[in-house]
Amino acid sequence: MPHKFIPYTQKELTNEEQLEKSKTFYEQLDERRSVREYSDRDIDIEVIENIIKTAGTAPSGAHKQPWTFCLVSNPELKSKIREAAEVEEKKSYGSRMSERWKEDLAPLGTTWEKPFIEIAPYIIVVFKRVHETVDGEKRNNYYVNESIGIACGMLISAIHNAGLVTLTHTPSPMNFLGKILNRPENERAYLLLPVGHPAKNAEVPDIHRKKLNELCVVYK
Ligand code: IYR
Repeated sequence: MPHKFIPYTQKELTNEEQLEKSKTFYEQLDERRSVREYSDRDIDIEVIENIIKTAGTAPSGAHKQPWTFCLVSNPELKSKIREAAEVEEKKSYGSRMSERWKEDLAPLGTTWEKPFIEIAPYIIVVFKRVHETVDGEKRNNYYVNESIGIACGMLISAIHNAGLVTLTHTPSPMNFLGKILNRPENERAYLLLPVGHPAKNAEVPDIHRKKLNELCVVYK
């Protein structure tokens, strides 16, 4: 059955408004940094809910919305997750990651220790839904990695927009997250993001982003 189609309009902007808004938005997102040191200051749950609703506006393959965002503030669960993440990370930093990989990470100061999982008031664990069950039948979702990657980008932007910080933490392998959070078999852990305020003395590495001419090729 085709969907009913409805008219779509957006508020039309003048050229000046477009220029101003696109510049302001870029400058705002350019202030985002991945932060590894968190304060335990609480956040209004409604703010977090708005952030997750924003991620849920992402486009997805055949509009299947193949995502579940698990919002964890329970201290016991956060401790369990930290403990299990550190077990994997200790193995990764100890032997699983190549020497070159560790060399590439060294300037960023990452280690197997993940205190932010317990300290940040919330962690969001994003799960991708590889299939759904419809009338008892398994139906695969489409472009799941692309869809969920886009949703996570929007999530990260929404966190920054709300004056909060996050970090894309990728413990590997991540299957412990599905076990601890008791997720169904159609879901696979994709990303873990602490959400909070930066610690008072938080620092970030002095790194710079590619300039436009380094990241964009123009074909006229
Ligand atoms: N998954 C590890 C290691 C790590 C890997 C990359 I590539 C990074 O940019 C940062 C960390 C971790 O989350 O620490």
